[in-house]
Amino acid sequence: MAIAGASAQSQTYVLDKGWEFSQAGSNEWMSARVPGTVHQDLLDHGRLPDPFYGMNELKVQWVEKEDWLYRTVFTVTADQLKSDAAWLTFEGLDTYADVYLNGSLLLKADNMFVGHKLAVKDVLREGENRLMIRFRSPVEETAPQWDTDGFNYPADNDHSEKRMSVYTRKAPYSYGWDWGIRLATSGIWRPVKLTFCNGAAIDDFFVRQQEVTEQVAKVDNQLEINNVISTPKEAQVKVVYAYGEQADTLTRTVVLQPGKNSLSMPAWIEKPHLWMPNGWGDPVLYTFTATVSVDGKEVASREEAIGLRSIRVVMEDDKDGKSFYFEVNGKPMFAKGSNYIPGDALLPNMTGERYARLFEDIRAANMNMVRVWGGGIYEDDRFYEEADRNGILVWQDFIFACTTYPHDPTFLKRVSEEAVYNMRRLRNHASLAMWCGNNEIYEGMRYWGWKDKYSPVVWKEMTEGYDVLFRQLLPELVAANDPGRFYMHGSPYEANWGRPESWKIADSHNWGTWYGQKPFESLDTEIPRFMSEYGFQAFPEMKTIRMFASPEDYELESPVMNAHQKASIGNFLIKKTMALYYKVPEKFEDLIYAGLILQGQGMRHGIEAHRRHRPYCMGSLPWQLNDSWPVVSWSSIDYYGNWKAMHYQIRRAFAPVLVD
Ligand code: NHV
Repeated sequence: MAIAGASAQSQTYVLDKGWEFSQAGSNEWMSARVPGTVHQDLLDHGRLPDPFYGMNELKVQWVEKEDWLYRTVFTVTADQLKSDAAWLTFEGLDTYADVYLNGSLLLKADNMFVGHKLAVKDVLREGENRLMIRFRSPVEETAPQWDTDGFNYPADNDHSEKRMSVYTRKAPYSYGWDWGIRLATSGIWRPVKLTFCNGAAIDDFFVRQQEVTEQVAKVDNQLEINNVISTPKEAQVKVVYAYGEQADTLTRTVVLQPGKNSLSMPAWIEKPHLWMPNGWGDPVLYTFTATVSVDGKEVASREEAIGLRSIRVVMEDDKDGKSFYFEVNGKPMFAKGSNYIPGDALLPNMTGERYARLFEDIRAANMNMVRVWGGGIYEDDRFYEEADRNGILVWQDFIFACTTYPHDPTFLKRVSEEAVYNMRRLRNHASLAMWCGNNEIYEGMRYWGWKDKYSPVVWKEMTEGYDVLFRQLLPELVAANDPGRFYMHGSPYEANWGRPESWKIADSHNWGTWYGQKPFESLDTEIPRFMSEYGFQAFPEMKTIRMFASPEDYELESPVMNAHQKASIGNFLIKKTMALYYKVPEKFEDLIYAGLILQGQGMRHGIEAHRRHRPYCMGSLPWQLNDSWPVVSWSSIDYYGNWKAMHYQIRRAFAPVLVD
């Protein structure tokens, strides 16, 4: 691809054109999408059947075992090469990827959740430049680890005989889940960019909120400025913060030393317009713009949308046990929300429109919170931008779920890199309310019988690993990189749904109405301090079933329907609970319909109970909000965006005022 002419300013080009891909060893090249995945590219070329249809999941499993090559050619002009610096940025490579540029090995990537900014000025050539990335199979790569460990980790959502998901820093759900297709992808899943820079670059702009009240917002504008010339240079640094007609400016003259310069520019904003959660007022966003000028000419700028607010998670011993609630702008907030899983099994298929629609659906259901659950991904920037704009607090898990993990030095290094990278990427978002170490690992270790499955030596390693990862490494990294943001080691913090005494402590996942086979009325009395998961399944509506099945499959236990029901006793549990309330219909379509109504009624029952017990109970997050492919699940919105009856019931039950 050709790249437009150079200028004295820094310029960034998205490298999304001219890409080709090939199965390693085949030397057959076909056009490719970037960002994308091998699965999407094979689908585009008719080399894979639609994995979401029928039982095609089985037919596409070979893809994960192969290595794949991606390449493109781009041109660079002599002028561009005269820039002071040039960087190639990969915002996400999935996962084991060797990156070559013009014969030079630039990078060996090994973590899907980390972006890379690589200095390439010395490698670029005038004219054509050849970029190639070799993706190694995530399962072949980790097979030696599995072989030498000699046991399966407890990761039983990993739909494979040899559970290798734990070794790779890659979205856990892509190896299968109890609502998830297994599509262990490879590819350039986030954008690639080429930047030419003159003078200086703003590497980071963190608007750290130190104190925010109705009277004043005290913020520290923390800048990292990279002087890319080899001599010290005087520069003017300016921060403008504006809302509507109001604008204030801070300026500073500094001498930038070659390389990285850190700068702190504190500001007090009197009587700030506060960012408010949905239902409380407007989610006001200020525009903070930082610029760097050298010799009177602007060389770098960066803009951030900043919502000024305070968020505190109050987790304190009290007369009843241990509280758990969010205090926003000084007032306790009853959290109304849901649990979010990745929006697509093929992640680059998520568009800006789909993120926008998702948040419309969240806001329309009177929610003020969404939990990004730990079996998925650290979400796209657009996800948090929508959350900021819609007044939705984000409970963010680190990406670990439902199994113990290794904690060897290589693994810990990868985790550190991803934690730092994602905290620095996300810490400006007003919506980011907390970090949580993982989903249900502590619970699993104590109550899911894991201890008995392993030798004492291995079990000791696993329990030590938990402390190292979730009680040492991650909290230290949060304190250093996102100071002031709440961290807790895992969710649930302590409670277990089978042990009533424990419900008095912080957040709970109550699976009594599903695995426990209890009626929905049990939610009236099993009241936690904060319900961060509880759920009940329903099939998606017939319109969605028709997208993946034909009329001959319309039977509860047909092979195709079972391929889209990943919870082993799911159909039994649906019918068992249905029999408590309704006459269970014989006809497939009627059963689907009744099941949707049942799920909606049941979940509404739970929300109402939680709200009734406020302030003892301060939050209700049903499992789960959405689907990543067309499937039977606990979701309230199906893969195609159709609201199940449950989402309508949630909207009613979360209305600002509820008559009970
Ligand atoms: O099974 C539904 C969901 C999961 O998709 C997801 O991982 O965190 N679910 C169930 C539970 N947690 C979650 C509770 N898990 C158990 C309950 C009882 C016995 C074993 C596991 C979510």
